[in-house]
Amino acid sequence: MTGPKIDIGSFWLPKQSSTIAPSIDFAWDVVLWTCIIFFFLLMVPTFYFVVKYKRKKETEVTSAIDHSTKIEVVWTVLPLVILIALFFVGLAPWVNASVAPANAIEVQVTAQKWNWSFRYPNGTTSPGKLVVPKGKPVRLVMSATDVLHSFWVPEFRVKQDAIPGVYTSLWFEATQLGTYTVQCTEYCGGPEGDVAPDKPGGHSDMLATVEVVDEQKYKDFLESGGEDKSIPIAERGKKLFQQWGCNACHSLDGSKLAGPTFKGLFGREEELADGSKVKVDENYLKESILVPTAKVVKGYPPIMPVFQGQLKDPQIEAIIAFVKEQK
Ligand code: HEC
Ligand SMILES: [Cu+2]
Repeated sequence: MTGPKIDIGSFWLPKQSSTIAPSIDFAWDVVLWTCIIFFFLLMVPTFYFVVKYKRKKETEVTSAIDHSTKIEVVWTVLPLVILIALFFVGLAPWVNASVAPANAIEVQVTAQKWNWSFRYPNGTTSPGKLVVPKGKPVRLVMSATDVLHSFWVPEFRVKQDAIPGVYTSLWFEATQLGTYTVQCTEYCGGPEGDVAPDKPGGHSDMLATVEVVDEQKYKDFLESGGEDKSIPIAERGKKLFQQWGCNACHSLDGSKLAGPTFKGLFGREEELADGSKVKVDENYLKESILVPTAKVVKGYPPIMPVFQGQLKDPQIEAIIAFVKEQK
C-alpha cells in the first residue's frame, strides 16, 4: 500500500492529481491575477489622489470637469471584454468537468451520517475507501440516505453535493498513484454524540480515502470484494453482518427475530421446513447466505434476501468466521 505522498502542491493549491486539475487551476489563476492587477490599478491611484488632491485651503474649489465620454466608454468596454474572456476561460473546464467520458467506470456512492460507501459494477462494496485505477475515467453516481453531504477531493479539483432522493454525479481521471482524502464539505456541524455517546459525529469527521492504484491492483481489489485483509477475519465478518443489515433479522444473543439467532448456530443440527435435518457447517452457511431458499429453516418464512452476486467469497468467509465465534 502506498502511503500518503508528501506533496503539498503550490503555495495556493494542493497538487494536481487529475486530468481536469490543470484547466481548473488555470481558470482560477486567471481570475486571481485579474483581481490582483485591478486591485492595484484602482487602489494605488485612489490613495495617490487622496493625498495629492486633499483640500488645502478653505477657498479651494473642485474642478468643474464632471463628465468624460471617453473615460466612460473605456471603463464600460474594458470590464465587458474582461468578463467575456473570464466566461470562456471558465466554460471550457466546466463543460469538461460536467460530461463524463462514455467509457467511464461507474461507482455508486452513498453518503450517510457519517460515512461514505462505494459500490462497484461487479457488486464489490467498499465502505470508507474508494479504489480507482490510474489513467481511467471514473464516474461517481452519488446519493445520500439522510441529509445533504458533499464529496470533495481537493487534489482532483472535484466537488459535488450528495442529496437524499436524488442522483448527482461527477467524474475524474486520476493521473498519479497515491492515497488521497475525501472530505465532506457540507458546511454544517454535527451534534456531538449523534451516532453514539462516545463518538462525536459531524460532516467534518466524515472522511474517506481514495486509493489510486495500477490496473492489476484495481483488478485484485474488485476480486477481493473490497475486503481489507489487515483486519482480523471475524471482525470483518462482524462489520459485514452490520453493514449488510443481517442484524435486522438475526440476533447474537439467542432471541428470535425475523430469522434464527446466530448464537450457537455453527455445528447445530438444524431442522428444515421439509422435515429433513442438516448439520450447520461452512457449506450450509455459504449456501444459506447466497441462496436462502435452497434450505429453509423450519418455523421461518422464506423471506431472507438473496445475496448471490452481492457478497463475494472473501466476504462470505469473513461472515462464516464471525458466525463460528457466536457460541
Ligand atoms: C429480512 C430478514 C433477513 C435478513 C436481512 C437476513 N436474513 Fe438470514 N435468514 C432469514 C430467515 C427468515 C431465515 C430462516 C429461513 C431460511 O432458512 O431461509 C434466515 C436464515 C439464515 C441462515 C441459516 C440459519 C439457520 O439457522 O440455519 C443463515 C446462515 C443466514 N440467514 C445468514 C444471513 C446473513 C449472513 C445475512 C446478511 C448478509 C442475512 N442472513 C440476512 C432472514 C433474514
Ligand atoms: Cu457529510
